[in-house]
Amino acid sequence: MAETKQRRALITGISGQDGYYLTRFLQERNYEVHGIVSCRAPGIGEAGERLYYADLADGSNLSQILDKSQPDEVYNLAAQSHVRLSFDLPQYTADVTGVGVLRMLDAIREFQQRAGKQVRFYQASSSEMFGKVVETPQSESTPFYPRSPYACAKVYAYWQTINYRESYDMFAVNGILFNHESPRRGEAFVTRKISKAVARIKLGLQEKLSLGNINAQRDWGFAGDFVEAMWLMLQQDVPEDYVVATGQVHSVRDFLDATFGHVGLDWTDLVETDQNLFRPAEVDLLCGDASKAREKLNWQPKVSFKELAEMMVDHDLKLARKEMG
Ligand code: F7E
Repeated sequence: MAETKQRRALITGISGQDGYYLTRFLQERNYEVHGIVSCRAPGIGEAGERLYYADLADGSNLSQILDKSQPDEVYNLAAQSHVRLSFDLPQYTADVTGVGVLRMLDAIREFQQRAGKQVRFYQASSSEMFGKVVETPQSESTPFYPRSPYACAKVYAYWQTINYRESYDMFAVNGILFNHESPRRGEAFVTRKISKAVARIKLGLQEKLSLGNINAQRDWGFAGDFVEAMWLMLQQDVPEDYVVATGQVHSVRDFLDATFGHVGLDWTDLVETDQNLFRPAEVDLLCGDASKAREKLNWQPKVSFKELAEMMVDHDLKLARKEMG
């Protein structure tokens, strides 16, 4: 029997939330995982993944990393991904989140010629591209209306991915992912900011929580479910773009109800509004239509909104107990 060669994946942004879940998902499928980190020492990571040091703001060593890792699949998860921060750092965000993708696409195009093999490329596109939505729910055919430097950069990267697919016959796809959270979510994003505060308030480590616009509505799913869709997109015969979402909409208020409710607290006197946390332009409501992913990829989310909220609070309660010593 012919031995099947172990497949290799290269993940940019491997130290982030999605990198964590994707690494473990691919390793369970016997992939050799390589990753790019921009602010940590290279070497061997926690899960045995091989780490290289690079930054999408500087493409000079991307070719070298492709030569060393010899990937069959590249997942581009790296970005300056904080929407509020992108208003303060618009040029940096455009460079990393937008032009950085072009740098990677071009390095892959050249690598394919050198190595004489095809690489499958996944671009982490975002529901933020729909911004001031022109229809609800949003699907692959909904026009974009970006509302932040971050979203504008993602739209640029989305079109470059399609441009490289069509110009150079590359297997390059966009996963248009709606918000996805987990206990690994960065603490500056609203869900994790809340789950952490709930745990610390419950244990008496913190008194209040400051938030911006709590009327914003999002389609929130579990990151662990969403990485499966990324992988499925690269296993198809034809490269296409897909929306990945739960189709369920909740407000920040609903997340406050679910998380504070989980520990038996009423949040109304514990949450205060801070005008500095509002954005110059807000995205009021996002709701994804993932019918295409459901039908063609046979993908569907497994974790509900309530389960997600409770999972995050339970994790943060453990961390808060450690903090107490
Ligand atoms: O905000 C409101 C805020 O920062 C959600 C990124 O992964 O998902 C994420 O972008 C909502 C917004 O995520 C606070 O105004 C209120 O309406 O958790 P967020 P995001 O902006 O939706 C998309 C799909 C991405 O691609 C992005 O990379 O919550 N909100 N008060 C707040 N948000 C934050 N961060 N902090 C607050 O205090």
